[in-house]
This record gives sequence, structure tokens and C-alpha cells, in this order.
Amino acid sequence: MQVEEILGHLGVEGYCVVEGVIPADEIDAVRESVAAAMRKEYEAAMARSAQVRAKGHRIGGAGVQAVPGIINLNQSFAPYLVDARLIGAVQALFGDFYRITNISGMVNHPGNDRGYWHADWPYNQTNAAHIPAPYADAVSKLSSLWMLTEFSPETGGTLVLPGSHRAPTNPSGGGMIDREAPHPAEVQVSGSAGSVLLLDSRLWHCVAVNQSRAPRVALNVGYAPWWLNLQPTREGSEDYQAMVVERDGKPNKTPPVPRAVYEDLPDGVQPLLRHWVAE
Ligand SMILES: O=C(O)CCC(=O)C(=O)O
Repeated sequence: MQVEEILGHLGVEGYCVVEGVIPADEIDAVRESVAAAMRKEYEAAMARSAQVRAKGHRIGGAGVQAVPGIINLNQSFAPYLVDARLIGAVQALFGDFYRITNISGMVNHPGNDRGYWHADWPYNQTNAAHIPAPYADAVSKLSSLWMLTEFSPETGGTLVLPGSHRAPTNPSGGGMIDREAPHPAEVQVSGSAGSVLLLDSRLWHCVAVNQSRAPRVALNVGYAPWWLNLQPTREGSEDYQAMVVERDGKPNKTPPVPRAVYEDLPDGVQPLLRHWVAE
């Protein structure tokens, strides 16, 4: 799929699958490497989720493990963050000054709960720092879900609602539709390992149940233009303090990249993360 085609799908459906971002002869090694890093983080990640849930916040259901800042622990996928087709689309939408907003490892364990309909930060209304609806009809961030294992109905490919990215709001905050229930127009995304589901971050989507016997391993990577303020996701910043801590709201944190990790990243990747190096 070429850039023009990607832009066409993003504009009309709000998402598309870009195949072969991680080459077939590399994907097994990348998946094993990320999965090993995720296994080491299992207890800590589950404890973090439990803490957020205990405060009454809606987060991904049981059996979903998320590790923000996975690139600080594993860099096996780093060269592919600047895949020409992904960056071609990012550049066409955002201009020359774009950057990565977050890189999270995601493991959906067999039998995980279905999630709730939401759009990603900064549109997820359950996050303390979010853009209040109604939104302007413009793309301000792209999310991407990297299939390190195959996405299929069996493994729990992401559920999406095509065209919903043009809506002025989304159901994450409740009240619109039953955010926990299947939607009659939902589509389940499939793709082979190494593919990337690229979506306008406003697109309504939700976690599906992994009905296979093996963990579904993925990454969530965000790309945004220079003008999107990421400080509310940086713990310790003034914006994080005012918008998250002082409101006692649900955080959406991305840990800074340690300088030593940053220095070892491929040259082409560094410009996308230089704004997030630890001080
Ligand atoms: O794991 C999935 O299929 C969806 C993940 C998701 O909804 C998210 O990361 O926002």
C-alpha cells in the first residue's frame, strides 16, 4: 500500500492495515524480544492497572497488560518506527515536524476481557487530560497498533467502527451508547504478524477477546505534529501536575527515554524522540 492509498483510507474509514512493516525474516525475533521484556514487567504492569482501577477509573479489562515506554526496555523494533510508508503518511498529514508521542508494549492474554469503545489520547474522555468534545474535524494524532503476532478473530484483532473518526465525540466518557457492548457496525481487523494497523486517534475502537491459547503481542505507537502538547503525559511537568495530579484524575503517562537508550537509537529515529529524553 502506497502513501496516497493510506491517506485515502485514513480519510474515509479512519484506519488501514500497512503490511510487512517488520520484515518476515525479522518478526519472530522482534516478537520474542518484546514478549520477553513484557514478561519481566508483568507483575508491575498489573499492579499499576489495579491501582488505577481501584480509583474507579475505566481502563482496559482484565488480562490486558500495557507497558508504556517499552522502548526503554527493548529496542528491537526501533528501525521500523520510521518505515517509509508510515512516515510518508505522518509527514503528509503533519508536515516536517512530527514526533512520537508514546510507545507501549501490549499483551492480550488468552481469555482477556473485551474492552470499551474509546478513542485514543488526547480524545479518550476517561483521561484527566483530554480534549473536550465536540472536536474540530481535523486529524491531530495517529495511533498505530503493531501486530507482533497475527491479528485475527481468534487472537482478538482490534474492533473498529469505520468512519467514526469524523464524529465530534466518542463513547469513552459514557452516556452516548453502551460503551461496553458490541456495535452492529463494528469490524474486526485482521493482519499478519509484522503488519501495522494505522488509525486516526479519534477512531472508535476497542479490545477484543483473545480466544486463542497464546498471548497476542503488540505495540501501540503514537505520532503527532509538533503543536500537540504532550506535557500532560509527562509526570513531573507543570501540565501533568495541574491537569492530572491536582484533579486526582486518570493518568496517561509516557516515561521519558533515558539518554543512554536515546544515544543508541538509529539516527533516523532520534529526531522523533528527542523531545522526550530524560533530563
Ligand atoms: O489491543 C487492541 O486490540 C486495542 C488496543 C487499544 O484499544 C489501545 O491501545 O488503545
